[in-house]
Amino acid sequence: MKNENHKKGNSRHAPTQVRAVFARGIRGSDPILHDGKPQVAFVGRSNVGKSSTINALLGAGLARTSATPGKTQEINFFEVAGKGYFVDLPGYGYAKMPEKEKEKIRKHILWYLAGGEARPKVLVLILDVRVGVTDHDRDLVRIARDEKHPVLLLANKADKLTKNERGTALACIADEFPEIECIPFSATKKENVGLVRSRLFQLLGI
Ligand SMILES: Nc1nc2c(ncn2[C@@H]2O[C@H](COP(=O)(O)OP(=O)(O)OP(=O)(O)O)[C@@H](O)[C@H]2O)c(=O)[nH]1
Ligand SMILES: [Mg+2]
Repeated sequence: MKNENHKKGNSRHAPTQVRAVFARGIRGSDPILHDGKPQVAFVGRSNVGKSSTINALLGAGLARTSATPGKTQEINFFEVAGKGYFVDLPGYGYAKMPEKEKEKIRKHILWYLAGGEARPKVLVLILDVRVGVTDHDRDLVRIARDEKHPVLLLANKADKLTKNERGTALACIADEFPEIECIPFSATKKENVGLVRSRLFQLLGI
């Protein structure tokens, strides 16, 4: 997902109101992975705003969000317009989580991304724009490349930075991953929500 100028806004009109329902939380192999419907997966460090992003895009309080990191432990499937799924993966890298729990989550994410059962149309890697790219994110991009999953970066919590700070932060991310498109985003202030929704809905055939 590269070379599309997000500053120009939406090139097509995705519906803003679609029916979205929680389908299932899975911890391993499940028929939902093989039902033929496309998936868009959301990954990122714990607390970066994966669930908030899904809620902003689907316009409903579907995904559980929390001020306490590590809340999303299962792989949660949300069915969108009956056409495909938004997949909320557990957050990684929460420092205070016990080692055993961290390892479990790491394996769980790896299973989804590299286990050969799921083929997401795109992996939406969410960063906290104030923190930038971490080693966990680098690992994830490496896995995505190996598995040939397309990646889209969302620099979330952009509302927390001034224009100057934001420019610097986005330049750092672009330096690190020049081949991956990065969109500044705010789940809470709804910045670029319409643009991202339109892009992702298109991938689900909506
Ligand atoms: N200022 C600001 N806060 C945000 C934004 N997105 C999420 N948050 C806040 O960040 C916290 C974590 O959000 P979640 O959506 O639960 O994060 P998550 O990545 O799903 O977390 P885990 O499931 O624990 O991995 C909550 O307090 C949100 O309100 C944003 O765009 N701007
Ligand atoms: Mg979550």
